[in-house]
Amino acid sequence: MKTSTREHQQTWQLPFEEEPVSQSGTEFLAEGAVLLRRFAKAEEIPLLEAVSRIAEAAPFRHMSVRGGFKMSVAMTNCGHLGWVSDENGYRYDSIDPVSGQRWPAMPSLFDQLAASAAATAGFPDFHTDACLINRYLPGAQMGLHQDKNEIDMEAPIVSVSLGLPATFLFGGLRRSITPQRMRLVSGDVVVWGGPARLAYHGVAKLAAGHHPLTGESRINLTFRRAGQPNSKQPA
Ligand code: MD6
Ligand code: FE
Repeated sequence: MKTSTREHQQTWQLPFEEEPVSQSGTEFLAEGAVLLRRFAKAEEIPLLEAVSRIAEAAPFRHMSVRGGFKMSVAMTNCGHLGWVSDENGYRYDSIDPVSGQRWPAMPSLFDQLAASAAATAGFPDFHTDACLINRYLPGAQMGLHQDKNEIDMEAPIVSVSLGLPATFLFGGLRRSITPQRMRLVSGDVVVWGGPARLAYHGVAKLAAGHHPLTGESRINLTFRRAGQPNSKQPA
């Protein structure tokens, strides 16, 4: 594909410039799903500082999946519930199985950003109780999947991209539907709910590159309402 030439050039072009995918604004992806371009741009540095603090208490790890394979994406969590996977399957757990302790608390910046992105996308009253933090190094990828372990499917998911750009795959409600591909750059936020809540999605293999804030990596924060709905249990 032609774009690979330009992506490749990004790795040595100086000074660093964000890919010219588009400016800030709202892009429609599907009924219930929007891309808020650069919505988190002003908070990139404090968000990444908070990720570093969280990773001191709950280090990034490569979780296993059923069958024993390890995921190429390294993960950690903050908030009341964390997403964990092992040979027996995946689940939400309030305890980090590595430390035996609760996950680090959700920073108020995270909570506020997730609520304001959700509200902007038409989902007022989003109170996150779980933030999955994904770290991609070049070559890491995430296969097509649905996010379906959360109790309250009325709540959307808010996904924040930081650092290196990635190609996000956004499919339909059946795995067989060919996904749309979209470029996500640092500060982009995807909000996902309503009729799109169970859409298949994934991330293509991360291309090598260098980002001034994250170096060789991409960080993704996905905020969920994983436990009881807002009305039944405060976050
Ligand atoms: C990622 N994101 O962007 C992985 N899930 O690294 C997800 O799996 C995801 O971005 C649900 C909704 C939005 C997402
Ligand atoms: Fe997902």
